[in-house]
Amino acid sequence: MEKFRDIENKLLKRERLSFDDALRMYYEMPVQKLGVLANNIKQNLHGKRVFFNRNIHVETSNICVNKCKFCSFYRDSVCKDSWEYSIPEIIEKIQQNYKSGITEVHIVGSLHPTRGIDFFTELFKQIKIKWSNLHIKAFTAVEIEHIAMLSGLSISNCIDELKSVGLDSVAGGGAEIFDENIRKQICPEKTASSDWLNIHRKLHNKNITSNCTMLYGHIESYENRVDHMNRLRTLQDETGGFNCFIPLKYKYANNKLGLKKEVSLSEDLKNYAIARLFLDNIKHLKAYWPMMGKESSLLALNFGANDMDGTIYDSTKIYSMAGAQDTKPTISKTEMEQLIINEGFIPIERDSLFNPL
Ligand code: V47
Repeated sequence: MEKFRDIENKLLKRERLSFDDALRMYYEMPVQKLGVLANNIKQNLHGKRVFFNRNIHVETSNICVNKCKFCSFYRDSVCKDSWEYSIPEIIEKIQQNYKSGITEVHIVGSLHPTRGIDFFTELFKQIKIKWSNLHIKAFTAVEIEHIAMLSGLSISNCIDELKSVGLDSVAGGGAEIFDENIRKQICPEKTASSDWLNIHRKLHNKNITSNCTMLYGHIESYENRVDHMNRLRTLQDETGGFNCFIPLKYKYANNKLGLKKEVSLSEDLKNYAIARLFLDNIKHLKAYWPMMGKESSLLALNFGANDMDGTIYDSTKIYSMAGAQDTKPTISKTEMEQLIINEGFIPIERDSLFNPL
């Protein structure tokens, strides 16, 4: 198409796309064309290889001092469906899954009113004593800020303490949408965008890599999405510390944002493709299947995604509580491999830092 020749030429020459290029792609480029372009770039980077890992999520508590409007997960401590797992309970959950060959435990939760650095340093110590090779990917930047505040530590000292007891990498949540005006409407109490970015900068400077996310499909505009990815791309130019980008589709059930529908699958695929094309310095793009569903995640592999996250073993509730199809997300290694093969790709089991195993 003549109309997009300039963008195609840039991609052919591996030149960076501008903010306006990305906006034009969102507003004007047909999704099929986006798929072809994103696939070419992905093919050059990864060939037919699609990554996954064997992991579980441990959501330590859903009792949260924040009340983000889009969140279906948080509860007050008095609610009968609130939980706060003790250290022995968490260890038991890992124990139950360790025999399935997990290489990673992904630990996130809420902003718990009282659990500070002591709880988590003890937890990490106990995990590493039992399973020294198990990768601990834990917390969002928002949780790190909260734990530091509760414990009277600077962000920098808090990260140092967590690293010294086994924190290996950090999850990408809490980024939501960086635009300050939208952020005020969907999560007014949350870590400011500049602070979220600064915490990741600090992590990267201390050789702790992390992921990054974008919550899309609520009240944000295309301009807000491009601005969000642009802020991530700028930080990645500086530090190179992001392992992967994960677009998270807003699910509307059981939360206070008050929206009654979700964006279409075609919009999801468009978003994946533009992320692959715009974020030229983040190598991995994750189709997080507990959020999107297996079928749609497999489709996203044809629109720039190259990673399926992990086996999960029914250990996350964030998305089922927000209305995701899979109420008990779990998949065996063999099933994961078969799904990827059936889609025409080559499954590669990876570690948490994206090294093939
Ligand atoms: O920050 C919360 C999102 C995130 C809803 O790093 C919602 O590998 C949609 O970040 N609809 C937490 N999304 C999960 C997360 C994550 C997940 C998987 C892998 C990784 C990784 C990170 O979940 C929150 C928020 O953006 N979220 N509520 C909702 N109703």
